[in-house]
Amino acid sequence: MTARHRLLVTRKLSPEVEARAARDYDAVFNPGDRTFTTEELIAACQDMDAVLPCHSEAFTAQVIAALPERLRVIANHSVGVDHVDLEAARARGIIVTNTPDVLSDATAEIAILCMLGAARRGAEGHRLVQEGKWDSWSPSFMVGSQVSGKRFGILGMGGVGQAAAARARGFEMEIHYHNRKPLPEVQAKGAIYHETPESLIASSDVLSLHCPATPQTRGIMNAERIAMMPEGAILVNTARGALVDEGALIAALKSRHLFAAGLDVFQTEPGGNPELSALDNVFLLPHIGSATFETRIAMGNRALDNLDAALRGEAPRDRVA
Ligand code: 8YV
Repeated sequence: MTARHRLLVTRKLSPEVEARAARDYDAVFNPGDRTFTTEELIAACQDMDAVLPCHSEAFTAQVIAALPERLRVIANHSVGVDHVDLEAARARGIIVTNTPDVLSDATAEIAILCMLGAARRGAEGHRLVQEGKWDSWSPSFMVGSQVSGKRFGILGMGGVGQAAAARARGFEMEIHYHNRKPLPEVQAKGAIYHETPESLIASSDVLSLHCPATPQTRGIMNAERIAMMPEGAILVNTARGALVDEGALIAALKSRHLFAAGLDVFQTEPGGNPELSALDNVFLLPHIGSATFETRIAMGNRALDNLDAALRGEAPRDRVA
Protein backbone atom coordinates (compact mmCIF):
# COMPACT_ATOMS: atom_id res chain seq x y z
CA MET A 1 0.00 0.00 0.00
CA THR A 2 1.35 3.44 -0.80
CA ALA A 3 -1.12 5.48 1.26
CA ARG A 4 -1.87 4.22 4.77
CA HIS A 5 -5.63 3.99 4.74
CA ARG A 6 -7.46 4.30 8.05
CA LEU A 7 -9.15 1.03 8.98
CA LEU A 8 -11.48 0.23 11.88
CA VAL A 9 -11.41 -3.43 12.96
CA THR A 10 -14.50 -3.69 15.15
CA ARG A 11 -13.74 -6.92 17.07
CA LYS A 12 -10.71 -8.79 18.36
CA LEU A 13 -9.45 -11.01 15.52
CA SER A 14 -6.69 -13.65 15.26
CA PRO A 15 -3.24 -12.25 16.11
CA GLU A 16 -2.04 -13.14 12.59
CA VAL A 17 -4.88 -11.19 11.02
CA GLU A 18 -4.45 -8.17 13.29
CA ALA A 19 -0.70 -8.18 12.52
CA ARG A 20 -1.43 -8.09 8.77
CA ALA A 21 -3.99 -5.30 9.24
CA ALA A 22 -1.51 -3.30 11.34
CA ARG A 23 1.23 -3.83 8.74
CA ASP A 24 -0.86 -2.64 5.80
CA TYR A 25 -3.20 -0.07 7.33
CA ASP A 26 -3.39 2.68 9.87
CA ALA A 27 -5.63 0.32 11.81
CA VAL A 28 -7.65 0.91 14.95
CA PHE A 29 -8.40 -2.25 16.93
CA ASN A 30 -10.72 -3.18 19.78
CA PRO A 31 -8.34 -5.01 22.18
CA GLY A 32 -11.01 -5.23 24.90
CA ASP A 33 -13.38 -6.78 22.31
CA ARG A 34 -16.32 -4.67 23.46
CA THR A 35 -19.54 -4.72 21.45
CA PHE A 36 -20.16 -1.23 20.09
CA THR A 37 -23.48 0.52 20.63
CA THR A 38 -24.90 2.07 17.47
CA GLU A 39 -23.65 5.50 18.56
CA GLU A 40 -20.17 4.14 19.33
CA LEU A 41 -20.03 2.38 15.96
CA ILE A 42 -20.95 5.57 14.10
CA ALA A 43 -18.44 7.60 16.15
CA ALA A 44 -15.65 5.04 15.63
CA CYS A 45 -16.18 5.10 11.84
CA GLN A 46 -15.91 8.89 11.51
CA ASP A 47 -12.27 9.19 10.43
CA MET A 48 -12.04 5.83 8.64
CA ASP A 49 -11.56 4.88 4.98
CA ALA A 50 -12.82 1.36 5.63
CA VAL A 51 -14.29 -0.86 8.31
CA LEU A 52 -13.80 -4.59 8.91
CA PRO A 53 -16.82 -5.64 11.00
CA CYS A 54 -18.36 -8.89 12.19
CA HIS A 55 -22.03 -9.84 12.16
CA SER A 56 -22.25 -8.27 15.63
CA GLU A 57 -22.17 -4.75 14.14
CA ALA A 58 -25.43 -3.74 12.47
CA PHE A 59 -24.92 -1.42 9.50
CA THR A 60 -28.53 -0.35 9.23
CA ALA A 61 -29.68 2.37 6.85
CA GLN A 62 -29.41 4.78 9.79
CA VAL A 63 -25.77 3.82 10.49
CA ILE A 64 -24.86 3.90 6.80
CA ALA A 65 -26.39 7.38 6.43
CA ALA A 66 -24.16 8.54 9.29
CA LEU A 67 -20.90 7.17 7.82
CA PRO A 68 -18.37 9.74 6.61
CA GLU A 69 -17.91 10.45 2.89
CA ARG A 70 -14.38 9.01 3.00
CA LEU A 71 -15.52 5.54 4.14
CA ARG A 72 -15.53 3.43 0.96
CA VAL A 73 -15.52 -0.21 2.06
CA ILE A 74 -17.30 -2.47 4.56
CA ALA A 75 -15.18 -5.65 4.39
CA ASN A 76 -17.16 -8.11 6.51
CA HIS A 77 -15.53 -10.87 8.53
CA SER A 78 -18.56 -13.12 7.90
CA VAL A 79 -20.33 -14.93 5.10
CA GLY A 80 -23.74 -13.65 6.25
CA VAL A 81 -24.45 -10.03 5.43
CA ASP A 82 -27.92 -9.69 6.92
CA HIS A 83 -26.46 -7.20 9.42
CA VAL A 84 -25.76 -4.77 6.54
CA ASP A 85 -28.41 -2.84 4.66
CA LEU A 86 -27.00 -3.56 1.20
CA GLU A 87 -29.40 -1.20 -0.58
CA ALA A 88 -28.36 1.69 1.64
CA ALA A 89 -24.66 0.85 1.05
CA ARG A 90 -25.19 0.68 -2.73
CA ALA A 91 -27.00 4.00 -2.71
CA ARG A 92 -23.96 5.60 -1.04
CA GLY A 93 -21.48 3.84 -3.30
CA ILE A 94 -19.94 1.89 -0.40
CA ILE A 95 -18.42 -1.45 -1.42
CA VAL A 96 -19.51 -4.39 0.76
CA THR A 97 -17.74 -7.76 0.79
CA ASN A 98 -18.09 -11.05 2.72
CA THR A 99 -16.04 -14.20 3.38
CA PRO A 100 -17.66 -17.23 1.70
CA ASP A 101 -16.13 -20.72 1.31
CA VAL A 102 -13.42 -20.42 3.97
CA LEU A 103 -15.86 -21.17 6.80
CA SER A 104 -17.83 -23.93 5.09
CA ASP A 105 -15.92 -26.86 6.65
CA ALA A 106 -15.94 -25.44 10.18
CA THR A 107 -19.65 -24.60 10.04
CA ALA A 108 -20.50 -28.00 8.56
CA GLU A 109 -18.65 -29.63 11.47
CA ILE A 110 -20.88 -27.71 13.87
CA ALA A 111 -24.00 -28.72 11.92
CA ILE A 112 -23.00 -32.38 12.36
CA LEU A 113 -22.26 -31.77 16.05
CA CYS A 114 -25.71 -30.20 16.42
CA MET A 115 -27.33 -33.11 14.58
CA LEU A 116 -25.63 -35.75 16.71
CA GLY A 117 -26.00 -33.76 19.91
CA ALA A 118 -29.74 -33.48 19.27
CA ALA A 119 -30.24 -37.05 18.00
CA ARG A 120 -28.20 -38.74 20.74
CA ARG A 121 -29.22 -36.43 23.60
CA GLY A 122 -25.70 -35.07 23.95
CA ALA A 123 -26.48 -32.11 26.20
CA GLU A 124 -28.70 -34.14 28.53
CA GLY A 125 -26.07 -36.86 28.93
CA HIS A 126 -23.25 -34.38 29.40
CA ARG A 127 -25.18 -32.52 32.10
CA LEU A 128 -25.98 -35.75 33.93
CA VAL A 129 -22.35 -36.84 34.15
CA GLN A 130 -20.88 -33.40 34.75
CA GLU A 131 -23.32 -32.57 37.54
CA GLY A 132 -22.59 -35.91 39.24
CA LYS A 133 -26.20 -37.05 38.82
CA TRP A 134 -25.53 -40.23 36.80
CA ASP A 135 -26.63 -42.87 39.29
CA SER A 136 -28.18 -45.68 37.23
CA TRP A 137 -28.02 -47.42 33.87
CA SER A 138 -30.38 -49.67 31.94
CA PRO A 139 -30.95 -50.55 28.25
CA SER A 140 -33.87 -48.14 28.25
CA PHE A 141 -31.72 -45.30 29.58
CA MET A 142 -31.17 -42.20 27.39
CA VAL A 143 -32.24 -43.88 24.18
CA GLY A 144 -31.88 -41.55 21.21
CA SER A 145 -32.51 -41.45 17.51
CA GLN A 146 -29.99 -43.03 15.10
CA VAL A 147 -29.12 -40.91 12.07
CA SER A 148 -27.26 -43.53 10.02
CA GLY A 149 -29.14 -44.32 6.82
CA LYS A 150 -31.77 -41.61 7.40
CA ARG A 151 -32.64 -38.62 5.18
CA PHE A 152 -30.53 -35.47 5.65
CA GLY A 153 -32.36 -32.44 4.21
CA ILE A 154 -30.45 -29.28 3.36
CA LEU A 155 -32.25 -25.99 2.95
CA GLY A 156 -29.76 -23.89 0.98
CA MET A 157 -27.13 -25.93 -0.85
CA GLY A 158 -24.34 -23.34 -0.96
CA GLY A 159 -20.81 -23.89 0.33
CA VAL A 160 -21.84 -24.80 3.88
CA GLY A 161 -24.75 -26.98 2.72
CA GLN A 162 -22.47 -28.92 0.39
CA ALA A 163 -19.84 -29.37 3.11
CA ALA A 164 -22.56 -30.63 5.49
CA ALA A 165 -23.77 -33.04 2.79
CA ALA A 166 -20.24 -34.44 2.41
CA ARG A 167 -20.10 -35.16 6.14
CA ALA A 168 -23.64 -36.58 6.35
CA ARG A 169 -22.72 -39.00 3.52
CA GLY A 170 -20.19 -40.41 5.99
CA PHE A 171 -23.18 -41.53 8.06
CA GLU A 172 -24.67 -43.15 4.95
CA MET A 173 -27.47 -40.60 5.05
CA GLU A 174 -29.54 -39.97 1.93
CA ILE A 175 -29.01 -36.34 0.93
CA HIS A 176 -31.97 -34.16 -0.08
CA TYR A 177 -31.87 -30.43 -0.78
CA HIS A 178 -33.75 -27.37 -1.85
CA ASN A 179 -32.13 -24.42 -3.58
CA ARG A 180 -33.50 -21.84 -5.97
CA LYS A 181 -31.99 -23.93 -8.77
CA PRO A 182 -30.71 -27.54 -8.87
CA LEU A 183 -26.92 -27.78 -8.67
CA PRO A 184 -24.84 -29.29 -11.49
CA GLU A 185 -24.34 -32.98 -10.77
CA VAL A 186 -20.63 -32.47 -10.05
CA GLN A 187 -21.72 -30.46 -6.97
CA ALA A 188 -24.98 -32.26 -6.15
CA LYS A 189 -23.14 -35.61 -6.05
CA GLY A 190 -26.39 -37.59 -6.18
CA ALA A 191 -28.32 -35.41 -3.71
CA ILE A 192 -32.05 -35.40 -4.42
CA TYR A 193 -33.41 -31.98 -5.50
CA HIS A 194 -36.73 -30.65 -4.21
CA GLU A 195 -38.36 -27.82 -6.12
CA THR A 196 -40.04 -26.40 -3.03
CA PRO A 197 -38.95 -26.01 0.60
CA GLU A 198 -42.16 -27.78 1.62
CA SER A 199 -41.30 -30.91 -0.37
CA LEU A 200 -37.83 -30.97 1.21
CA ILE A 201 -39.19 -30.37 4.72
CA ALA A 202 -41.65 -33.27 4.42
CA SER A 203 -38.83 -35.56 3.19
CA SER A 204 -36.18 -34.88 5.87
CA ASP A 205 -35.54 -36.91 9.01
CA VAL A 206 -32.91 -34.31 9.84
CA LEU A 207 -33.47 -30.85 8.36
CA SER A 208 -30.40 -28.63 8.38
CA LEU A 209 -30.73 -24.93 7.54
CA HIS A 210 -27.96 -23.40 5.43
CA CYS A 211 -29.58 -20.45 3.67
CA PRO A 212 -28.91 -16.77 4.37
CA ALA A 213 -31.47 -14.64 6.25
CA THR A 214 -33.20 -12.56 3.58
CA PRO A 215 -36.69 -11.05 3.38
CA GLN A 216 -37.69 -14.30 1.57
CA THR A 217 -36.26 -16.72 4.15
CA ARG A 218 -36.92 -14.94 7.48
CA GLY A 219 -39.32 -17.08 9.50
CA ILE A 220 -39.34 -19.77 6.82
CA MET A 221 -39.55 -22.43 9.56
CA ASN A 222 -42.90 -21.24 10.90
CA ALA A 223 -45.55 -23.34 12.67
CA GLU A 224 -47.02 -24.52 9.37
CA ARG A 225 -43.73 -25.75 7.92
CA ILE A 226 -42.54 -27.22 11.23
CA ALA A 227 -45.79 -29.24 11.23
CA MET A 228 -44.78 -30.60 7.79
CA MET A 229 -41.62 -32.18 9.25
CA PRO A 230 -42.03 -35.93 9.77
CA GLU A 231 -42.97 -37.06 13.27
CA GLY A 232 -39.76 -37.50 15.29
CA ALA A 233 -37.63 -35.38 12.94
CA ILE A 234 -34.71 -33.20 14.03
CA LEU A 235 -34.15 -29.54 13.16
CA VAL A 236 -30.59 -28.23 12.90
CA ASN A 237 -29.86 -24.53 12.50
CA THR A 238 -26.33 -23.22 12.08
CA ALA A 239 -27.32 -20.42 9.68
CA ARG A 240 -29.35 -17.61 11.25
CA GLY A 241 -31.85 -17.51 14.13
CA ALA A 242 -34.16 -15.34 12.03
CA LEU A 243 -35.02 -18.36 9.85
CA VAL A 244 -36.98 -20.05 12.66
CA ASP A 245 -40.11 -19.04 14.55
CA GLU A 246 -38.76 -20.02 17.97
CA GLY A 247 -42.24 -20.05 19.59
CA ALA A 248 -43.43 -22.59 17.00
CA LEU A 249 -40.27 -24.65 17.43
CA ILE A 250 -40.68 -24.72 21.22
CA ALA A 251 -44.29 -25.92 20.81
CA ALA A 252 -43.19 -28.71 18.42
CA LEU A 253 -40.40 -29.79 20.80
CA LYS A 254 -42.75 -29.79 23.80
CA SER A 255 -45.41 -31.83 21.98
CA ARG A 256 -42.62 -34.20 20.80
CA HIS A 257 -43.72 -33.75 17.20
CA LEU A 258 -39.99 -33.09 16.77
CA PHE A 259 -37.59 -35.42 18.55
CA ALA A 260 -35.05 -32.65 19.14
CA ALA A 261 -33.36 -29.55 17.79
CA GLY A 262 -29.66 -28.69 17.49
CA LEU A 263 -29.14 -24.93 17.31
CA ASP A 264 -26.05 -22.75 17.02
CA VAL A 265 -27.99 -19.57 16.22
CA PHE A 266 -30.93 -17.76 17.82
CA GLN A 267 -33.26 -14.85 17.21
CA THR A 268 -31.60 -13.03 20.11
CA GLU A 269 -27.81 -13.08 20.21
CA PRO A 270 -25.99 -13.13 22.47
CA GLY A 271 -28.22 -14.77 25.03
CA GLY A 272 -30.43 -17.19 23.11
CA ASN A 273 -33.93 -18.07 24.24
CA PRO A 274 -34.55 -19.07 27.89
CA GLU A 275 -37.63 -21.09 26.90
CA LEU A 276 -35.51 -23.19 24.53
CA SER A 277 -32.79 -23.52 27.17
CA ALA A 278 -35.37 -24.95 29.60
CA LEU A 279 -36.11 -27.91 27.31
CA ASP A 280 -34.40 -31.30 27.53
CA ASN A 281 -34.60 -32.18 23.83
CA VAL A 282 -32.27 -29.47 22.58
CA PHE A 283 -28.54 -29.22 21.93
CA LEU A 284 -27.54 -25.56 22.02
CA LEU A 285 -24.34 -23.74 21.12
CA PRO A 286 -23.46 -20.01 21.26
CA HIS A 287 -22.99 -19.20 17.52
CA ILE A 288 -19.60 -20.85 17.12
CA GLY A 289 -20.05 -22.37 13.64
CA SER A 290 -16.90 -20.82 12.22
CA ALA A 291 -14.99 -20.50 15.48
CA THR A 292 -11.86 -22.56 14.81
CA PHE A 293 -8.30 -21.22 14.85
CA GLU A 294 -7.83 -22.16 11.19
CA THR A 295 -11.08 -20.66 9.97
CA ARG A 296 -10.75 -17.41 11.91
CA ILE A 297 -7.36 -16.82 10.24
CA ALA A 298 -8.79 -17.70 6.82
CA MET A 299 -11.80 -15.41 7.34
CA GLY A 300 -9.60 -12.51 8.41
CA ASN A 301 -7.27 -12.97 5.45
CA ARG A 302 -10.19 -13.21 3.04
CA ALA A 303 -11.69 -10.00 4.45
CA LEU A 304 -8.31 -8.25 4.11
CA ASP A 305 -7.83 -9.58 0.55
CA ASN A 306 -11.19 -8.06 -0.35
CA LEU A 307 -10.31 -4.80 1.37
CA ASP A 308 -6.90 -4.53 -0.33
CA ALA A 309 -8.49 -5.06 -3.75
CA ALA A 310 -11.30 -2.57 -3.14
CA LEU A 311 -8.91 0.16 -1.96
CA ARG A 312 -6.61 -0.52 -4.93
CA GLY A 313 -9.59 0.17 -7.17
CA GLU A 314 -9.79 -3.48 -8.26
CA ALA A 315 -12.85 -5.74 -8.11
CA PRO A 316 -12.86 -7.55 -4.77
CA ARG A 317 -13.40 -11.29 -5.08
CA ASP A 318 -16.42 -11.36 -2.74
CA ARG A 319 -18.32 -8.18 -3.48
CA VAL A 320 -21.96 -8.34 -2.36
CA ALA A 321 -22.79 -4.65 -2.88
C1 8YV B 1 -19.14 -15.80 12.18
C2 8YV B 1 -21.31 -16.16 10.80
O1 8YV B 1 -18.72 -16.28 13.40
O2 8YV B 1 -19.93 -15.81 8.91
C3 8YV B 1 -21.04 -15.73 9.39
O3 8YV B 1 -21.99 -15.28 8.75
O4 8YV B 1 -22.39 -16.16 11.20
C4 8YV B 1 -20.27 -16.67 11.72
O5 8YV B 1 -19.75 -17.83 11.21
C5 8YV B 1 -19.34 -14.37 12.35
O6 8YV B 1 -20.16 -13.76 11.45
C6 8YV B 1 -17.99 -13.70 12.42
O7 8YV B 1 -18.09 -12.36 12.12
